[in-house]
Amino acid sequence: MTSPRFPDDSLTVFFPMYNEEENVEGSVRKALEVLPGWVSNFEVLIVDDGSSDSTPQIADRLAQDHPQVRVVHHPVNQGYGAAVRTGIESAAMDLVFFTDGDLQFDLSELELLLDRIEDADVVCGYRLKRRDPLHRLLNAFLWNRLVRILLGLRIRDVNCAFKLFRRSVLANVGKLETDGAMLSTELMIKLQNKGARIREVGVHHYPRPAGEQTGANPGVVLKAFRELFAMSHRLRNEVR
Ligand SMILES: Nc1nc2c(ncn2[C@@H]2O[C@H](COP(=O)(O)OP(=O)(O)O)[C@@H](O)[C@H]2O)c(=O)[nH]1
Ligand SMILES: [Mg+2]
Repeated sequence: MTSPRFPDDSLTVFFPMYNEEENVEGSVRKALEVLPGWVSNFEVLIVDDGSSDSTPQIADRLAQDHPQVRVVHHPVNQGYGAAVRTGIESAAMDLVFFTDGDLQFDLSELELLLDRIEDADVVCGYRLKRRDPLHRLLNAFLWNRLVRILLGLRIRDVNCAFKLFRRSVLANVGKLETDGAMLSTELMIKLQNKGARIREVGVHHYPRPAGEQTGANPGVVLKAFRELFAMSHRLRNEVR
């Protein structure tokens, strides 16, 4: 076997998953296929956010079959942000990457992020062409503008779930509070306020192959706005 491209790095890849029974195995298999080419030391972490389908059983089986795979279960559904926080807290390696567990990204493109982390603390993907329904594109456009105006966040596509971090800078941001979809905004603004070196890389995006998209349910969007307004004053005044 040829040696990995980034032999000095160790990497945690985690997936927040809620009712992804059709996508969990594909996501993990892809990770097990590509990661050995990049790093010798890695773990694949599934955060099962209280799924009510067979995601937990499939995840447990994958962990049993593959020593590099770990699962953390939330006993009840707590929300996307809570699942990402659990992933960040559980990650054991020096580099931490997360993406959605619904196969809307090509994990092979994590290599583009690894290429850029050498002189950065965070490498964020942005979707070159987002493959979601039109109303999602509008939502995203408005959200990105809003957080730029309200918080001064200078990132193109804050909710692009394809991000790589040095674990040391994640440890430095302190406690994250968001349970819902606002987590990415909270995390990125806190990193920006701490002076983290943030780079951005364009990545491809694909339609969800199976399962249900819940990212724009009215409840999810409302909660994100509630969390944004509850925190915006504090976040704005933190540093800068
Ligand atoms: N932890 C958690 N994850 C969720 C929840 N809803 C969706 N997800 C996960 O978050 C990711 C994105 O969800 P998705 O519905 O595809 O959102 P979208 O792509 O923004 O429309 C997927 O990996 C889901 O499994 C939830 O309530 N809790
Ligand atoms: Mg999705």
